[in-house]
Amino acid sequence: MSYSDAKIIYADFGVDTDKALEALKNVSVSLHCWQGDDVRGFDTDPSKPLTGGIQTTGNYPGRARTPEELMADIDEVLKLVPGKIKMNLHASYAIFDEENPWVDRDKLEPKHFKKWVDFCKARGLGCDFNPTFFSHPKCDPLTLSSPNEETRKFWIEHGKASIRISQYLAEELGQPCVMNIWTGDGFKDIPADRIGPRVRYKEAIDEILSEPYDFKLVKPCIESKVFGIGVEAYTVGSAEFALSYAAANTDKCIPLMDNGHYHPTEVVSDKISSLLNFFPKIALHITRGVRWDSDHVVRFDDETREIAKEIVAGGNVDNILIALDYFDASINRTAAWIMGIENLQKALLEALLTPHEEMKKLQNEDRFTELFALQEKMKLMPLGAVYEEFLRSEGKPLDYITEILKYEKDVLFKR
Ligand code: RNT
Ligand code: ZN
Repeated sequence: MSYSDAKIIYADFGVDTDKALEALKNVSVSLHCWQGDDVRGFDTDPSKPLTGGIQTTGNYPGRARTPEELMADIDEVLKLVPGKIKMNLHASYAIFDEENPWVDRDKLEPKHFKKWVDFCKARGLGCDFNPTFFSHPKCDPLTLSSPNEETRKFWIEHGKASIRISQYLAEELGQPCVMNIWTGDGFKDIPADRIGPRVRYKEAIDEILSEPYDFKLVKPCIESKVFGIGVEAYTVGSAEFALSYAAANTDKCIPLMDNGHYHPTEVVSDKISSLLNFFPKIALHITRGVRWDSDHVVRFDDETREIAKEIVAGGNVDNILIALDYFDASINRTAAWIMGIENLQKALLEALLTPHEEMKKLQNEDRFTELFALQEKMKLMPLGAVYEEFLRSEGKPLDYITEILKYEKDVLFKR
């Protein structure tokens, strides 16, 4: 179907497709650098396994092993995807060279991210940041909640260094930097002491956030999790912990929800509107939970669509800071990035093409039969034709897979 035909069909429902496409162009999506190298980073021995409650599975060839390779892969993604992209870095992606040799995470400085700043500047991108509290010899295995003073101190210093780096990224790139604190701290089996680790975690975050920063530029968040690999029984940074911390510190941080981090029948789409009553801004990690794994590649599935609806319908695009978060080593990693971005964009576009006002009216007038019928009808609307117009208008190919297979043959498979 052509775009002009789709435009007419949507107009019948009072929906303006041109306006929707304009709006979609301005929705910023933060691209997680860690999909490109299976969350390895550049600051630890790549032969050691990932630790700290996350794991990548699969050994598809072509993993980026150096900053240059990772940047080349991100460029390939940027070449193929439409829309407004922001970078999202982990501290473990610091770039060391002769001039700036390796330092441990507690000693990281803005200069270790200068090459990323140059990369972002050249492409007009903002950048988010994450201290890395996993896959490191100083995980004992706990980090910020460890009973060991020295361990805790090391990780607090890492958190403070990350605040300084986030401030630097925001100042250099002229866009706010979301700085997300996530630790996999927890226990495999029933703990004797549940409160001790949480008290220590809270105090450690207090210390990290005592490092000076401009809250307009740096947006610290605490990300919760229900459980992780090896920490099945107890997670220090539970949902209640993280949300309460944000609620008690609205002058210092914002809440972040990762939709892979709740009990399987809980949905983030239903939590967004509750949080927006109490927080002017919230952050999201968009991912896909599958059984025990919280990080599968984002699909155009019901929950992604429902989250997108919540972002768009309430007019909250500017108040919700969207980042992708998944890692899959079993398929082409560059394609995985593109598929996740495009699936999220399709969900956002679908939400922008929905007659929310009319539906709201049906709800408020108790006309639930008509609402049900309209909701189902909208599912078969020609969304694909409008998304293709988005690709065209942004000068992107309609078919990324041919280009990706070529890049795989010429670049990835030669690594
Ligand atoms: C892990 C969390 C966290 C990480 C990244 C790498 O379950 O979702 O956000 O995925 O920090
Ligand atoms: Zn996450």
